Amino acid sequence: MFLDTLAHNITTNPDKPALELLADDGSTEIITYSELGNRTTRTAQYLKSLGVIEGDRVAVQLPKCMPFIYLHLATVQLGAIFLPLNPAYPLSELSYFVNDAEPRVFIGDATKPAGTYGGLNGINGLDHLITLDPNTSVWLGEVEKLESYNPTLPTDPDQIAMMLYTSGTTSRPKGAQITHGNLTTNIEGLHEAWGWQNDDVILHVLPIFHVHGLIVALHGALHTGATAVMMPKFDADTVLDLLQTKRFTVFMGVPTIHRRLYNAAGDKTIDLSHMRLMTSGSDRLPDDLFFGYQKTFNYILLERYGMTETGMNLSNPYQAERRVGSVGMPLPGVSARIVNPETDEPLPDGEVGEVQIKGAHVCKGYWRQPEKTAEAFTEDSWLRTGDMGVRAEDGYFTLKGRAKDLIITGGLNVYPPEVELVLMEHPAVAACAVIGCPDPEWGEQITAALILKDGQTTTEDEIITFCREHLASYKAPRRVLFVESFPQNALGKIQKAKLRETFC
Ligand code: MLC
Repeated sequence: MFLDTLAHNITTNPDKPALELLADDGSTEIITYSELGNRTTRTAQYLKSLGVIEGDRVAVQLPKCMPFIYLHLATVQLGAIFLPLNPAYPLSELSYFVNDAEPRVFIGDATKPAGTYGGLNGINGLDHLITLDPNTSVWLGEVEKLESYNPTLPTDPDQIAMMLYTSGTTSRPKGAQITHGNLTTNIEGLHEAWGWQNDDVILHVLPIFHVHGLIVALHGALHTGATAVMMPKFDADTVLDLLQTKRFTVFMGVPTIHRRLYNAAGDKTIDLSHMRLMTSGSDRLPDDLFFGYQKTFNYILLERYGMTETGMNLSNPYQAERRVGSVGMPLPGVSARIVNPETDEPLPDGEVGEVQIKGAHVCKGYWRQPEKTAEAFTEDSWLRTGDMGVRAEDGYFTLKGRAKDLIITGGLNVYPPEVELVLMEHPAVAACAVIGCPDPEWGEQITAALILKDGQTTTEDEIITFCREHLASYKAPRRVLFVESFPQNALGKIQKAKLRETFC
């Protein structure tokens, strides 16, 4: 399994850099595979000393830093369940996740304002509420060179390793339970499809609390015995400079990141053809960016398709045609089909329907929500993705929109109902509808249309500030419109497509 391969890499390549952190102050911290093994072991001992046992949840809200990675690997090594949380979540969102997941330990960021986590005290099952300075690893003490690395690792592929929350169109956020087997299948499929090599060096700019940054990019490198150079905050000019040094072979981004690189290049052409693999995912790659990138950087981006519940599903070929607008074909071990979403009946090539996915990489359903799990899967275990798509005769899939009400902004998913629920809490709001309007940089920008209660007034700024107090800032509307009524269908349901036509 993934952890066994990592253990193998630690013992066979102890002195090779596994991680390099490019700190904001310009300094670099290098951790070899041996040191990674040692620190993971010590962190596991620390978690054990806190009483963490198999199956316990360990919640971590830290920025992109080395301790985050040690905590992640140590938790899964112990057979406990790692629950990474976006550093942008305010207390109101954190409380939900902690109440739902009931972690034994919560580790937060000591550099956040005092009192940030006070509201989590006393939540059921939470034995330890700890804050850490992301720049120190106090529990490690003095770390010597690792003499041997032979931890007891989980052996059951069905055991849950991680929980990642996804929001729902009609429901509260659900914890997708990702097993050791899921992680292993995913990373082995990507390894085969993308030709990961142990002399690869990835410039890692993504956040690490999601499938993309944590599993595809970081696990991808560690599984291969490659080196991951971690940049905590993406900056287009710095990344363009670094990529031109020719040290790096792999780079992964979301379209917003690629758009910023492209814009940063301006009129210059910059040759990135030495890059072995540059991928784009988490949102559709616009055609103009695909072609612009090719012209400016002499590189054809490889677009792939995944989701939290599954990790990666489809990918353009590494060595054959990378087709504009397409997300490619099923990865090794993945089955994909297009069906009529009403009947789950497969459709012929060329017809648009829902994309459904099956394979050992698909998560074990949702944490303590059996009814949501049942809804998400067909009787014969196909996952309903909620994405619409079409398969060409030669096997390439193309996405054609979403069956579900979802906005993707900067590669992050935002479900309008969670924003609408917050808007409805505002005393002046009588009714609301949240839509995504196309945006060249962010993919979509969140727009809220509001009907106010009689006699009430408010402003766009006040509404945005109100949302930011209750939601992570990327979920807050960027634009607020005040309307008299909404277009509705015969059943009284707001027609969001019409709203988008009118206001976007
Ligand atoms: C930040 N902001 C956003 C945002 N991120 N607004 C909309 N959408 C987003 N995603 C806002 C902040 O609130 C802030 O506003 C301002 O933009 C600057 O914030 P920032 O944090 O400094 O942003 P920046 O560093 O510029 O980051 C932008 C980014 C980042 C694109 C680099 O969002 C990013 O790394 N996205 C990647 C997301 C990702 O990894 N997704 C994978 C999901 S897994 P203000 O007003 O407060 O200043 C998945 C499965 C799969 O989907 O297939 O991969």
